Formats: sequence, structure tokens, C-alpha cells
Amino acid sequence: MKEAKISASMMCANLVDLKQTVAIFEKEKIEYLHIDVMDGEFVPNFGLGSDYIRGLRELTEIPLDIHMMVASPEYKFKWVGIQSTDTVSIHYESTTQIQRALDWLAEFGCRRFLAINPATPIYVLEEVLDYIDGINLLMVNPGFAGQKIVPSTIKKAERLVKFLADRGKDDIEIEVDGNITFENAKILRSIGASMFVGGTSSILTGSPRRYEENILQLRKVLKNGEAYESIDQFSDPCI
Ligand code: S6P
Ligand code: MG
Repeated sequence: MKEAKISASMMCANLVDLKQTVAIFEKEKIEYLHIDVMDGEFVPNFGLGSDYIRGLRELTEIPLDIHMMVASPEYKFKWVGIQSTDTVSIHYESTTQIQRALDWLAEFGCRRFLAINPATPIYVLEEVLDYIDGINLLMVNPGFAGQKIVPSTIKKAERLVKFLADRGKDDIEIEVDGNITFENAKILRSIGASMFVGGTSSILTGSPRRYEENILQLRKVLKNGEAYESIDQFSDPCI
């Protein structure tokens, strides 16, 4: 199984304490900073943008994990200033030409992830498996932090692991995004996910004084992810 990595959701980090928060992430060797880019069209909210990304790059060298929740992202890659060290997710639902969008993204030399919403079936991945390094599995409908997991996404994660294995594509990384509580992280780690977006549900709760402790707890949960047989053993994965 791939090593478990944490991608800290910067949308959930208080701007006032940003420097202190990033310093904690560096100390705790957080692998990625998750940047939610939102355009008010693909999702009903505005999010982090080009200037924020530029500023953050001056503050730290932690690689960015850019989640583009924008319509027709293929025309907007240059606005974001994508670098080769980035991981970039674009949504299957956000363009009518997903394969072309992935081709154009390749020019930036970044890792290419395909994001899919909770109600988007796994079979849409079939024709693009050769063009992606990872899948960003949305556990909530994109647009807001602080939402509850869509329960069916847990079983979907399980099916996704099998779908990739059946096609000899288990090198494709699985990222999980949205309501990644300690409990949900444990379940999803057991299933086979390896990138976990940490937001208000786990590492970014309370004030920065709590963040360090939260990260250690999430690391512990991800490391000890118990042997997994069936999700039915978990009475309520939403808690
Ligand atoms: C959701 C977004 C996510 C959030 C994350 C926040 O639209 O894609 O990346 O930042 O869900 O974490 P939480 O724990 O509040 O759901
Ligand atoms: Mg996200």
C-alpha cells in the first residue's frame, strides 16, 4: 500500500495565523497544502485564487495540491501558475472535453488528478486511466468546508480500489477530500486511500495551538489503520 500523506486544506486555515500555521505544517512535515480554487460557477462559492497561491509559494516550499473547482479548467491553467511540483485535480464534470484538458495539463509537468463528485459513477474513469496519476474522490459535494460525508462515497471508495486493481492500475493514487474525520480517515486508509485532505474535521479544528496535536492524531490513525474486511463493521461512517 502507498504511504499515507496529509494534504492540509488551506481554505480552513485562518488567514490571521497563516504564518504560524504553515510553520506548524513544516515542522510536522505535512506533505501537501490543499488549495481549493472555486469560481462561483462550477461550485456555489468563491475560493482561493492566483494571488493567494503566489503568496503561499513565497511562504513555504511544501508542494501544493491544487483542487480546481472551476468550469472549463483547461482555459485557466495559466492563471493559476501551475508548477511541476504541484498536484492538480480537475473535475470530470467541469468540462465536456476531459481528455483534452488532461492533455493540456500534461504540459505543466505536474501530477494530474481527476476529481469526481459523489454522484459521478466510477465508470467515467475508464477511458482516461492512462492520462492520470491520481483520483480525487470527493466525499462531499464540492464548494464548502464543514459538510457531512455523503455516506455512499465510502462504498464507492471500496469499489474504486477494485476497479483500478482489475485494470492493473493500482499505481494510481487515491485522494479523499471532504469531511475526513479521524474515523473516516481510518476507514478510508483501510480501504486503500493514500492522500487525505485534512480540514475542519480533523487537523484544523480549534486554534493553531491544537493543530500540532491534531496532526499527530491523524498520523497515528493513518499508521494504525486497522485491518479492513468490510465497511459493514462500522456502524455509522458519518460520525
Ligand atoms: C470541499 C473542498 C475541500 C474542503 C475540505 C475541508 O469543497 O474541496 O477540500 O476544503 O472538505 O475540510 P472539512 O474537513 O471541513 O470537510
Ligand atoms: Mg478540495
